[in-house]
Amino acid sequence: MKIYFCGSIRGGRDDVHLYRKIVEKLQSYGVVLTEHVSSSELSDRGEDAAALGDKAIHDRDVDWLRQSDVVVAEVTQPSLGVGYELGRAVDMEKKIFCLFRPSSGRTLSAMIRGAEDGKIFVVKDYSVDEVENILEDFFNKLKKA
Ligand code: 6IA
Repeated sequence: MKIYFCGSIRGGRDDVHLYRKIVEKLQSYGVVLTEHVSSSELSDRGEDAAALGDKAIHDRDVDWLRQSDVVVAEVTQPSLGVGYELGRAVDMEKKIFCLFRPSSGRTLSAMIRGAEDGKIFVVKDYSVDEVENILEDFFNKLKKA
């Protein structure tokens, strides 16, 4: 299974340790195409982008998105890139699982919360200590579907 993980980069790297934990768990279910999103060496300025260029990053990511079987996004830290990826993924009819932490004090964008259909686009409120169980539940159901 190919998994596309979305998490904030230039939107802010506050949750990078959590992204690491999610990616490690996801790797027990398949190949995570976007492992770099959880790299603590990648800052919110994305200065490495100078080497690759924004167009190359965009085109490679959209290509990976197309190849993916499932999209998992941590959406607590607002990120234009993550929102864009989710919009494209909806259009590609990908199975999407969004994770949001209400304990952040934030309110999730209506364009994400409101996209939930209970089947192909799922939004789950969770807390950090539940993350592994929540991913387990999601992938167990996915295997049965
Ligand atoms: O707007 P944001 O930067 O917060 O968008 C984050 C999302 O867009 C992530 O889910 C990534 O999949 C994608 N994305 C944004 N910037 C990059 C990026 N930057 N590399 C890969 N994916 C990105 C440059 C670093 C790279 C050269 C190592």
